[in-house]
Amino acid sequence: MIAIIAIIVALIVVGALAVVVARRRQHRVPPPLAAPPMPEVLVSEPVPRPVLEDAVAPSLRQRLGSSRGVFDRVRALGTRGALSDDVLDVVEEVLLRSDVGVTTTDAIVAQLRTQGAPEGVATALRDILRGSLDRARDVRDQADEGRVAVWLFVGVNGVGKTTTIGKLATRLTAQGRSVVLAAGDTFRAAAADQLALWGERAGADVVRATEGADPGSVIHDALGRAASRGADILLADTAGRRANSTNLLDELRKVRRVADREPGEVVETFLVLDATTGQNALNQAREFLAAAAVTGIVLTKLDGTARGGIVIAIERELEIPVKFVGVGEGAHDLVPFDPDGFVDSLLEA
Ligand SMILES: Nc1nc2c(ncn2[C@@H]2O[C@H](COP(=O)(O)OP(=O)(O)OP(=O)(O)O)[C@@H](O)[C@H]2O)c(=O)[nH]1
Ligand SMILES: [Mg+2]
Repeated sequence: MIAIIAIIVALIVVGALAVVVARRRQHRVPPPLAAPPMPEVLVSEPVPRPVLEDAVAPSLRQRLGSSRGVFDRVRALGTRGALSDDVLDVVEEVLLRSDVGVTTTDAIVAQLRTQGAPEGVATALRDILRGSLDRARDVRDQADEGRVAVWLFVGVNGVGKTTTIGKLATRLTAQGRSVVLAAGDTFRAAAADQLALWGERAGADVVRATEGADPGSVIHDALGRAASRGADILLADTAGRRANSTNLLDELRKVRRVADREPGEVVETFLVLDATTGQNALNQAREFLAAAAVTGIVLTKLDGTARGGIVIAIERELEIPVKFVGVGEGAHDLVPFDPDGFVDSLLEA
């Protein structure tokens, strides 16, 4: 009897176990599915944004601090009168370090050797440098009656064309001028976005087209807009791909023709150069000068370089005036080039 009960109990236990196992199987959590592939994230090219706040504006001398530092050794020279070879060697080294360039440095050192330094080396050098920066640098901003004045900006990529246009638009609208910006850099959409940000900030109208559109037609449309609104100046951005690409230079010639056709009149063509590239900027400039009738240089990023002497080389070797200099990324960090202030920043005690 006991055996029969034991068998029945065992059967019940085995049956219960079988049911539990079966249930577990049914409820087994299915293995996790492989995660679906994430959609590709499209990160658009970052757009350099206008710097909105200018803190207390540093002086030009502070902005040119790195370039001034190179001239420390000249300012420290106590010699007066006739100059020894050792002293002239120091001057030569300093000028070369500040990227004045070999040709111009040789000419300056020869002049110093001949005339000496009755009031000290720094003063003599200051006078020579100041004397070499004697070009007319007035900026034309009026067109003939019934035409829209156009400023065209050319230069390789990254030199600061768009930022310069934004800064100048800020300056012009603050003077009460009505300004239209043409996003003639249709090479990448981000370029027009960047210009649009500046336009919004400056209170200037921006005419843009889709990426890849014909830059000439953007300029043409912008001229139409400027004329119909009675705007008095159009600032035209252009693409800055490789300077040695004939396509780019051809494109610039075409853009210029369109910009100069009625109702437009190109009154300034600014070649924008990046001071941090030193002597390379000169080589770039020569290629552009051959293609575009450049009327002035905008030299950017003077705040971030010890190569401030490039200003002297540009004016002497290219024979084109530097009309504006960029001394920071903010809206007000572009100033008309002032030779006295510049030379004093480097050499005044
Ligand atoms: N420190 C300093 N930075 C500057 C100055 N001017 C321009 N930049 C910076 O240089 C970078 C390039 O400026 P952009 O205006 O985009 O140059 P771009 O010539 O339009 O370049 P592309 O559109 O690529 O042809 C940005 O980060 C600017 O903020 C300047 O005077 N000082
Ligand atoms: Mg640009």
